[in-house]
Amino acid sequence: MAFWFNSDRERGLVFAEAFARDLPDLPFAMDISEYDPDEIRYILTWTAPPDLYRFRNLEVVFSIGAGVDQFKPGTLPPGAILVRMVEDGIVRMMQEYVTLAVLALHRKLKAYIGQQADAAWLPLPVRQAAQQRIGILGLGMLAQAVMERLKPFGFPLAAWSRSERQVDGVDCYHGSDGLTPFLARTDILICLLPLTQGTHGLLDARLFATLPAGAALVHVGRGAQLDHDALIAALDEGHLSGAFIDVTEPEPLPPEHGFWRHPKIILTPHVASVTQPETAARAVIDNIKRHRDGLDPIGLVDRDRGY
Ligand code: OXD
Repeated sequence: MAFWFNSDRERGLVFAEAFARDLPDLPFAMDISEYDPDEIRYILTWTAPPDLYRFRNLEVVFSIGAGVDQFKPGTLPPGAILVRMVEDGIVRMMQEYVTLAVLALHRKLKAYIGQQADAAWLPLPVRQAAQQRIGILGLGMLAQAVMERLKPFGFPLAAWSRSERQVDGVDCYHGSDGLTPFLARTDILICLLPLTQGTHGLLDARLFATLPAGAALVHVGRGAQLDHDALIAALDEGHLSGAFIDVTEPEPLPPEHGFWRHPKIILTPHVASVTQPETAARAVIDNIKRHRDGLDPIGLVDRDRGY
């Protein structure tokens, strides 16, 4: 029985140390050629390696990231379960990034950066937090952690999810009927949804038109959820006031893409949240122990639903 770490060596060395300390009976493989494929029970990887089916005793595929949309249907052996990364480092970084983006949009940071370049000393009108309604698309663990961070600022918070959920201090909307009223009350929209057939292309012209005039977008879901032309049109028409974008399709964007130099867009290269090896190793080891004890791992993916 062995664990295959199929990712970068730098993080692998941190994992190897944690496994040797906390799970010494489980051989930790970084060079798979030294192992009989039948020995491999666990794999940690970003995508499914092309020859995954040769690991006939594979039990768990761990995604090294929070997302699992990169595992295309049919690429995982039917007997193996898929587990996404749920670890403190990812959560903390996502809380930081979304707080940064919300506050930057709330306090018009991009406009002031533009004014500074023009040596223009010009205070802009500012809404108070109680009038800035935040709405999060998604109500998973990351979205809930982000809302906890935003609560102390006093923004009215709402969230939308596919099925009904309740969270203290948050107005919860759900299902297709709940989407329009949720959008209509949202001044800063945060997309933290997983990529599925149902969320592909969701951030389109119709959705932007449903937001109130002057609304803004924070996009930390997946690139394929966003219609780039629709966003640029909504910003240029003045219906949307700004956007903070971390994920795009494709990544990286080509140098001539309109997002790079758009005066109302802040663009970052998919860095909102990155798996941290120390905390991730702890989470994977705990999950292996849970699996051995017959419990569901934290972050178990429903492969039919896709998240
Ligand atoms: C992830 C990501 O899925 O970086 O972890 O987007």
